[in-house]
Amino acid sequence: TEKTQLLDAEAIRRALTRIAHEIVEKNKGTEGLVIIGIKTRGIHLAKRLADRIASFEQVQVPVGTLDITLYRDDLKQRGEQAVVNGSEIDFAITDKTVVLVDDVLFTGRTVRAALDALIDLGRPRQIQLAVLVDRGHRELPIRPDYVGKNVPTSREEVVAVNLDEIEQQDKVIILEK
Ligand code: 3GP
Ligand code: 5GP
Ligand code: MG
Repeated sequence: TEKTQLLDAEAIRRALTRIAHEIVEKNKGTEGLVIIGIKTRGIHLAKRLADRIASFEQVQVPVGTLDITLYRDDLKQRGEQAVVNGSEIDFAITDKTVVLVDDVLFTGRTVRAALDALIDLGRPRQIQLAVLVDRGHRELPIRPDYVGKNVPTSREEVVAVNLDEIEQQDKVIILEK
């Protein structure tokens, strides 16, 4: 298995700083803004974005989490159904601008399930999507508003996202067959 590094710690830091600024710029501030991270790594990225926004806007944007898994979610034969296993969103999302955050965007099925869950919770004014890596291969009409890096991949490749909070190191590598 060959490994190619896509992003090092510096590149991840810069991408997240850029995205944090883009979020504030696009939304003309932080009024009504909330950030929701999708399961493990999206949650850590969501917190980092909120921390950055706090550092340059002096506003603590609420952060919530969604846990979504795929049925039969072995990595080779990916499950068709993305289901919501739980959420920790202890604020109202009605009339808010929700920024959903995930580490990797692939088929879009996870995001679709997240949209379903959010719309069940209330009626956001708008939902936007931020991802660290867009690896293509969408199976649904879903596109990100904020992207760390676009990475053309084959279906067989796997993008490994390592984060300080979990792996004690920030890096994104592509595992090739
Ligand atoms: P995450 O929860 O931090 O997003 O799906 C379990 C973990 O495996 C996920 O971590 C995800 O990032 C990682 N992963 C790596 N490659 C794949 C893949 O091709 N499909 C899925 N579903 N997860 C993958
Ligand atoms: P989806 O196919 O629904 O867009 O992605 C499913 C979930 O698995 C998402 O949480 C996404 O972050 C993750 N995922 C899909 N492909 C990869 C990948 O190649 N690498 C990593 N790290 N996560 C992936
Ligand atoms: Mg993920």
